[in-house]
Amino acid sequence: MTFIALTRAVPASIVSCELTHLDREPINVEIADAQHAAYEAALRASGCRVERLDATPDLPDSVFVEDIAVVLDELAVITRPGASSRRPESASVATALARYRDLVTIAAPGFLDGGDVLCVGRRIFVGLSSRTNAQAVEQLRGFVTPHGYSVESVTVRGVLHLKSAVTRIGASTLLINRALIDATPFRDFDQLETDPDEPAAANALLVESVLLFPTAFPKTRERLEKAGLDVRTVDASELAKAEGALTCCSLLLRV
Ligand code: CIR
Repeated sequence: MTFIALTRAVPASIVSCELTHLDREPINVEIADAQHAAYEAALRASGCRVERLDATPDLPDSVFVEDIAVVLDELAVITRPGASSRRPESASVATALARYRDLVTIAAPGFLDGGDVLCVGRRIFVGLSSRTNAQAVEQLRGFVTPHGYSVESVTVRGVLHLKSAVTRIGASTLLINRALIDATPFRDFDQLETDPDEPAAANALLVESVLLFPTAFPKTRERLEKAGLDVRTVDASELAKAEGALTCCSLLLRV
């Protein structure tokens, strides 16, 4: 099986990115760019073919392509991002995805960020957050139910997205920070908890059997390795200042 990873370069304008739960800190664009290139290299080493979208220098958050689509094997849903500054990112992502998937689109008054969507098999969990509303969840449900998926919404508070608090690290195993999210909706899955000293450690990127994980969270990394996972670390410290994590910087498609 081949995976394509869609990515997009870090724009110099990232210094004026959206911020919700973090205070603005200076971002070194050169370092961010080098870390992003290392992330793309890690994706390649994990078996992905990396396709970079054309750069969009005037869109500060455009490196975070995950928010702009929900890609399933059967179709791709182009989102209407919760932050209005991010809505112009959608057209180019749609053009790239149209080569691989039938497309449907979230429409106003719905808004949704891909970072709020966690797929575990045929179950799709969607965070109701400052970036995703119930109307969009209803639209998503209408798109995916005919393909055999169920959609469940989960309240997200205190963090940007659902996947800031929980991500998938195996076919039916989750990495979760229970201090940030109610674990009850995920009770049917195995759960590995993040280390309490590392509140931002729940975002890991699974590519087949390889788990890409930030260098910043060694204690949680140890837990993952003890659980037998093939963990490869990536330094994502500069983009973390823009409230971005590992899943945010790619859209993975099975082809
Ligand atoms: C934003 O606020 O939209 C960006 N600064 C960060 C987006 C991170 N995306 C993600 O977690 N999926």
